[in-house]
Amino acid sequence: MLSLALAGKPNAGKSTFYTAATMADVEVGNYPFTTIDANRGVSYARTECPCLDRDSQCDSDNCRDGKRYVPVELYDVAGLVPGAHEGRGLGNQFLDELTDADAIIHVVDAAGATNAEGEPVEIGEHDPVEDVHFIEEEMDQWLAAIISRNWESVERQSRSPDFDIDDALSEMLTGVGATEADVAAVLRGLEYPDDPREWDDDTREQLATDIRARTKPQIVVANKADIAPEGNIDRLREAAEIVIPATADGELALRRAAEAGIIEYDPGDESFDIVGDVSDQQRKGLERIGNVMAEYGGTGVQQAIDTVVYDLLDHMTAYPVENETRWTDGQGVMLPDAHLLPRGSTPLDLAYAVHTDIGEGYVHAVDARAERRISDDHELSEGDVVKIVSTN
Ligand SMILES: Nc1nc2c(ncn2[C@@H]2O[C@H](COP(=O)(O)OP(=O)(O)OP(=O)(O)O)[C@@H](O)[C@H]2O)c(=O)[nH]1
Ligand SMILES: [Mg+2]
Repeated sequence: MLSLALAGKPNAGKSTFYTAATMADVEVGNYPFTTIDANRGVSYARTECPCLDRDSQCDSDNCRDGKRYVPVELYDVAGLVPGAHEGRGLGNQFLDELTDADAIIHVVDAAGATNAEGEPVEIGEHDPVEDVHFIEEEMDQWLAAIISRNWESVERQSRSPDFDIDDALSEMLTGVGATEADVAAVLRGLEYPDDPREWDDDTREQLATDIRARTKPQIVVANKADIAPEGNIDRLREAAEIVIPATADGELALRRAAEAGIIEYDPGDESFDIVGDVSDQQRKGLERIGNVMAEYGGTGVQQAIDTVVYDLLDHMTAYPVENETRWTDGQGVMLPDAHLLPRGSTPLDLAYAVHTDIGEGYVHAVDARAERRISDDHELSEGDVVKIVSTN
């Protein structure tokens, strides 16, 4: 499963985002370091379900009127302050927790209602643009320190006659969440001496930065958009590549209201309808959220996850079935599963994603939309429904 980490300053709204996106119960508070141990849970990327192209809708619990929710892991870690790599705030603990994240959702307090340490200040008092790059910088320095710490060992290995610098670096960096392919790609773009004794700090830092940029891509969530002073969102948009304005506690309120039957709303919808009895106060609260949604096309929470999965990480959704005519599994359940795969994945990749045994026994695949066999190197597209024929 893809793993997305919520990172950012204390008090930016990470736990609120997490609670809304997973509907789990975690502590939220208007003070720094409310969260100490990471919370892990399941959230969902939203896409269009292939059942929209059929006469009947599918049976999956993860499909609502053709809105398909595909599971991803989300985790919420302790807040990070500048200097964390040197142990400030809760320090390194948090950085270690990011090791297995595929991407980072950086939650920024766009209202500027918290200072660099995450302590509450007047709205607009702190400039959120200052917060945009510090996570990357902390991660870079944390990684550079790990590389430096391990350098002696690389130098020692270099005395062996069959020493290979690329292999040694690959071994070290796969320990911090990079794959061999990541390391190889980064090394191709870097100029460096073959002898580890000739490396300087700058080269090691460059290696750290390049590895981090490749293995921990991030988006910025401009949270608290509901109270952000005018202009803050626009300036944040200029400061980072991907910026999603959001109101995490607005989303949380909507999900709770939907659960209570007061509104009709599915995560990622651009608006909601009030369908139950509400007090004047509730109505006003909902209207405020509705205004933010009208401005940004939703609360931003679902949009942030979808942007990470489908744009930043460039994944697509494929649906394995056993019956290519009815799009069902062996029990007759229509479109029971959805898998997120990197774009460019083939039927064989899907087979392995379903189960290693299915992958190992792979014989061929059938495109269930066309009811036609597809070649083994066929690149799957978003929404493909595929029957895999396997000896296992
Ligand atoms: N106005 C507004 N307040 C929000 C929003 N999201 C979160 N908050 C508030 O911001 C404060 C901090 O929220 P948390 O979710 O605990 O923040 P955190 O980033 O997890 O903080 P730490 O665990 O301390 O790192 C709480 O008072 C939330 O109610 C939002 O979208 N709008
Ligand atoms: Mg928290």
